[in-house]
Amino acid sequence: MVACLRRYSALSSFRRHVRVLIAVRDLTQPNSERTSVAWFSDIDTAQKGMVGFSDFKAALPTLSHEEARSIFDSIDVAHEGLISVSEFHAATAVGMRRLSAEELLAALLMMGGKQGKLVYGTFRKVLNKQLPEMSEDEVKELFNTLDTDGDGVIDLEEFGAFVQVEETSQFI
Ligand SMILES: [Ca+2]
Repeated sequence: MVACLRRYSALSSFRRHVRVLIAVRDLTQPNSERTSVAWFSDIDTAQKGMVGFSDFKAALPTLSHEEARSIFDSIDVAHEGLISVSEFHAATAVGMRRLSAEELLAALLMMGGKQGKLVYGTFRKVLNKQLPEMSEDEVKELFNTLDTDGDGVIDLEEFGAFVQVEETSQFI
């Protein structure tokens, strides 16, 4: 699990955010893998449905305090100081596998994309709200990076090309 969490925490906040959206959706599906939920339940010793840093650190005794803190903060995409089951599912079950076209489309729609396309105004609004740590310049730069053909719209292909992470590739 440590290797998996390390790799996930190296993803950009945007990519982690997209995986949390997919994890939330995944947890509502009846037949998906639930190993992550069982792990989460083991770590969540008080069975509160949220894991704080001390429980997280206790579950990963091989990590240094600094690394555990850094990974914890990466998983805690919502910056609540607690990890939810969706955030944990994103980091463990979703983070390491290839996302399907259907999941990518669902994530794009959850971000406000209409007909599989996302315009800058919507993108900016969603990111300002959900990833407030990103500056306006960073949001604009990210949009331009995703919009590879420069037509002012992020389509599903562009979104997928950016968000998809191959296990063997270097994470950015
Ligand atoms: Ca485009």
